[in-house]
Amino acid sequence: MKLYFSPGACSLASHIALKEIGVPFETVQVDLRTKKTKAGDDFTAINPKGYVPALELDGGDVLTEGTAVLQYLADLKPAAGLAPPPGSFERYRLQEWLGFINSEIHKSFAPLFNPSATDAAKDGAKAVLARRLPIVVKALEGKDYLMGTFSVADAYLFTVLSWAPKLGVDLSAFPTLAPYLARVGARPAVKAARAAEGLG
Ligand SMILES: N[C@@H](CCC(=O)N[C@@H](CS)C(=O)NCC(=O)O)C(=O)O
Repeated sequence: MKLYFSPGACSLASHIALKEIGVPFETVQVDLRTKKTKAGDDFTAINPKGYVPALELDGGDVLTEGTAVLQYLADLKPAAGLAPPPGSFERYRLQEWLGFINSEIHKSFAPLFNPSATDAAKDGAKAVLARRLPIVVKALEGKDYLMGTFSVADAYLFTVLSWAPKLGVDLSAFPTLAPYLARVGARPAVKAARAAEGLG
């Protein structure tokens, strides 16, 4: 398997999941601006959508969309406990979290990454995040992880919340988040994925 990634991007969540399940894999770094891999190949020939993550399976199929990639990886090794069993109610709860993180948190950061976004657009993005984050905080009350035990939703939430400091999103109003991020960040698989991406 090959994970196409960019350091610290949302593909880090899939990288964490790969480390958690402990299967052999390769990584291919992508320049998201030029759409070239580090070796100079055209990434859009692998993923015409032009974004990471993309997971190339040994048979040649390419799976995209982080929420699908995360569940695929979790299901490769159910014993790792990264997702409840397919078809269970808890699996839909996980999908609920993945959808929320994807469309309500991850994508709310988009204007903050965009150098041509206006200050008003950036302030709007921060305001949306300030409305969404209390939902996560409430879910973490009395729990170490979103689903109780560590799941791919935590790998994803950790990844997107890690963007906050450098994008000027103040998380100090949500004191539950610092210990949560520290807890996730202390997992050996998370440390290994971050180190492999050259993150401090
Ligand atoms: N819908 C995709 C979006 C992935 C995405 O936003 N990837 C970003 C990095 S976090 C990217 O590669 N952006 C470059 C681009 O869109 O050209 C998913 O959920 O996996």
